[in-house]
Amino acid sequence: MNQPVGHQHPISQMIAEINSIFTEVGFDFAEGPEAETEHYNFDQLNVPKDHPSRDMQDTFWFKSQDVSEPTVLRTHTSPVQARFMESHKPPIRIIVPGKVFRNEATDATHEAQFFQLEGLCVDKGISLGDLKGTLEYFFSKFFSGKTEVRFRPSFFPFVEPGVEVDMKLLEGDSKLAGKWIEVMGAGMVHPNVLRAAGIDADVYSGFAFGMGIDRLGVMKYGIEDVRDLYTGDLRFVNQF
Ligand code: 2U9
Repeated sequence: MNQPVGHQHPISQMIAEINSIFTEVGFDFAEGPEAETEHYNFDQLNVPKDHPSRDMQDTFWFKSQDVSEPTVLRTHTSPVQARFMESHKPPIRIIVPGKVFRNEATDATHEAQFFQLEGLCVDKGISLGDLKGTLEYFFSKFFSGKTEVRFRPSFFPFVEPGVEVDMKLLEGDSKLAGKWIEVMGAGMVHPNVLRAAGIDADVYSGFAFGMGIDRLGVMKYGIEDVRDLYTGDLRFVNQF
């Protein structure tokens, strides 16, 4: 029979590649539920009770009669790390790729459902320098060329300090080369988040980062509309 052979979806290909790059430097893979409690999605992560991300306009909430405690479609993969820290002692090094949900209008750069990649490292003496080195290593491998990373101050409730991360590909003839590109958010895990998980914040510190995997695809493959990643249109998928 002369049947055409199938292949992995570009998102799955990227997740496999990301896993193998981070595995080389001691990270484990972790995953968790897509329906999450408000407790793990928000409270454990130091998100204030009145934070706008908790609104019905931004988050898909389950009907209260259907669940035993307030439950959402997870808005980030961070609750996976929050759960992992409760059940594991440091040193912790995990990466968490997974599907997340936002109740928002879609356009070429935003989908209501997309894939995130998050990472967490907790140990004695972890600093922003460790975050920078880890990310430079990851981007250099993922984009096959030496890359530089820079931080700009930012704010996310679960980290302090928080940073916006830009990267620059130093070599190669890709369209990306030589330009600073904003790629992700990151920072040092907020002491409240460590303490909520039962980790002594006077002894341990950690870094965390988060980014959209579709955004990595936009950069790596020049995908122009992220919605193409989710339509299942084989004319698109078969280009990878
Ligand atoms: C724990 C502690 C800290 C994860 C982080 C970001 C900054 C971030 C966004 C990037 C684009 C989400 O896909 S996006 O919309 N994420 O900017 N994420 S720090 O921090 C954590 C996570 C878990 C326990």
